[in-house]
Amino acid sequence: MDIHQFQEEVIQYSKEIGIDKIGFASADVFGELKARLKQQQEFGYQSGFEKGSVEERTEPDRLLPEAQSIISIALAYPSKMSDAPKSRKGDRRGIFCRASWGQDYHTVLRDRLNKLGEFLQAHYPEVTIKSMVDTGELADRAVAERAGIGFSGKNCATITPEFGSYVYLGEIVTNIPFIPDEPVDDSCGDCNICVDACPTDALIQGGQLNANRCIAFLTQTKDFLPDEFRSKIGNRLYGCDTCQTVCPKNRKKDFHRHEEFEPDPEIVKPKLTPLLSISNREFKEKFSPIAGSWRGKKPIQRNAILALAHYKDETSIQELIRLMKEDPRPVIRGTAAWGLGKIGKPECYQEIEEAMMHETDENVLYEMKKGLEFQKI
Ligand code: B12
Repeated sequence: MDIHQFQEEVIQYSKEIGIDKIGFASADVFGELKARLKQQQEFGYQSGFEKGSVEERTEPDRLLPEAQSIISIALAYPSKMSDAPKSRKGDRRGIFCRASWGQDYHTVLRDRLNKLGEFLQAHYPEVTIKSMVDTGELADRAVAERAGIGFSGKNCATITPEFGSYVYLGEIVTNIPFIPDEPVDDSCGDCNICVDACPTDALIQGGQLNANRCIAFLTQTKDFLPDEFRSKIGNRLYGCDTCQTVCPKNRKKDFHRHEEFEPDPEIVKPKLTPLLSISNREFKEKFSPIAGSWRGKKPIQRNAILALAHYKDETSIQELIRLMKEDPRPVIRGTAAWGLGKIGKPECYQEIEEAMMHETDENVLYEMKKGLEFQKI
């Protein structure tokens, strides 16, 4: 088989099935990344969402012993929503990050990777493959950069010349010896806008993120949010786009190439107060198709409470009182108490004091005390 010609056929087929960019990389060890991952671990900068050991994440032949090359794919997603409803006083809304707009990208990219895998199988009978998107061991960005999909930005993102950083990434490790592409020759240069704009200083320096300070990570945690970050998350319900929206390379990048990624504004920019009383069934029906629901209802509700507190939304006071007094989950009761204190109407403080008399959970009581302290400010 002529590998050059076959590679061209694969590229052609990828276009037919709606892959926006494809690149080929060697399956060599990711040596630089290995050192970087070890350093990130030592500093405690990892999120805990990464899969596998450092070796599995950087040595493709541990995942497929006969690995010869890696096919990297990118699908562009929109950065702008048409007819986005406004967040108005008395009718406040939260926001899901762009990577959670439309249908869960894992499903969409898996579909494209499966189709590509079937194509390889049909034309190269002795092929072996291992596909992954996001939840696999390999660092999708490192693969994409080696395969010439884009360069590594100071905001850590893989930035493509065509679509900016608004691309999802996935890959297929294979025993087919495809010819590697050249990496993209571009960089951030002197630009440091994303590092300066990060609301929580999570970007320690260009290309280095402390995931534990990154709002994208914090919105996905299930416990009480540390005080330091409570006012910083604003109305974000899931994820954060700040380091991407400020990026000059993303200017005017807004691609609507896939029906699947078109957001339903009522889902990705939902009203906050109704989220506080949403049933498990309703939550599942409404939010399970999007990527941002993978951690379940609790973090979204906790973030909705913080968003209402951020807006000092008085119309939500009754709902917050109900949660503080009746919700079985301590994180929700405590966050509601803190939020009421932040909203700061006299009735809020009365209600907190009353609830304190019946509350037995230490952590919730602590939040209630913090809520009452807003009176002194
Ligand atoms: C864990 C994880 C997170 C964590 C930690 C993120 C992080 N930066 O490490 C949290 C929850 C915070 C997160 C947030 C987001 N994530 Co995320 N995440 C992942 C995951 C599962 C692993 C990432 C990982 O291994 N991190 C460890 C670090 C070291 O690796 P890395 O950032 O991938 O590595 C690159 C840079 O660090 C840089 N680098 C390494 N060494 C050096 C040295 C120097 C000097 C320099 C300059 C750079 C540099 O190059 C590396 C690649 O070669 C990947 C999927 C996957 N399996 O790879 C998705 C992934 C990285 N996430 C993705 C997305 C979309 C996001 C968000 C934009 C979502 C959002 N809007 O909220 C944010 C962006 C935050 C940010 N600025 O990075 C996409 C990125 C697509 C792209 N175009 O880059 C991925 C690839 C998922 C996917 N398949 O599409 N994520």
